[in-house]
Amino acid sequence: GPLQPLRRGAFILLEGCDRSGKSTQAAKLVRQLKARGCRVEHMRFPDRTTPIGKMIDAYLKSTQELDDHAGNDEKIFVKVKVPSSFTSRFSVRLKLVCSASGTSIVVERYAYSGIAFSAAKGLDFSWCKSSDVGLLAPDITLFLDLPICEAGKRAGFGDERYEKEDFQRNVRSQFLDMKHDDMKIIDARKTIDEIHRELVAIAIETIKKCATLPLKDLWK
Ligand code: NYM
Repeated sequence: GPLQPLRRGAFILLEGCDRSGKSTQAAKLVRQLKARGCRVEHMRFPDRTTPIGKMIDAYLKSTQELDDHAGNDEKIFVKVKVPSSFTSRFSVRLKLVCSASGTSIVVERYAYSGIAFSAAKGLDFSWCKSSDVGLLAPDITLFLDLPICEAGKRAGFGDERYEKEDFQRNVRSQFLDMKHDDMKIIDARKTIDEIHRELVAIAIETIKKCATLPLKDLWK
């Protein structure tokens, strides 16, 4: 018979402002996809368990205003922007390309977060975007959209740097400026289970649809 084309897994990305429910949904989605027999792995950026991730974690947890010296750290962080982009450049592509087995990945945050948060700080949007041109493109981006006033009421909001309502509003509008055909806006005001069912349906459809499609690069 004819040769079967190799099947690849899907790159499913969850994006959103802080406290929009990404981690809850990613964990449930991975569990459900596994239960349905899909090979799937969970990744996140930043990954706070890596050495660089630990530095980012400390940076995010320190909400104190920056003195001159910390200003340098800030610049370094901003310059590297997504210190984890080293990881995303290689590990995201590796996971998909080197698993002929067709492992899918559910990823929390990616280039869009790096750009949205950096641009919200006032950095030039095109400059923020430039370092991520050519990264592996997600097959689908699910933007969990929660009104910022709702996010502000959720437990823990304000614990970390950037968790201020005005800043988050800016981040949200940066995200929405990057809306494109492969980005779906999900109403994150719904219940955990309603959102979960929606995400499972989209994920399954995406996994089926892109199994034999070539991988794409971001903004190329
Ligand atoms: N963040 C995340 C950035 O500022 N730049 C980035 O490139 C990425 C990936 O870090 N406030 C910000 C967004 C969040 C925080 O939070 C990570 P969490 O809860 O670990 O996703």
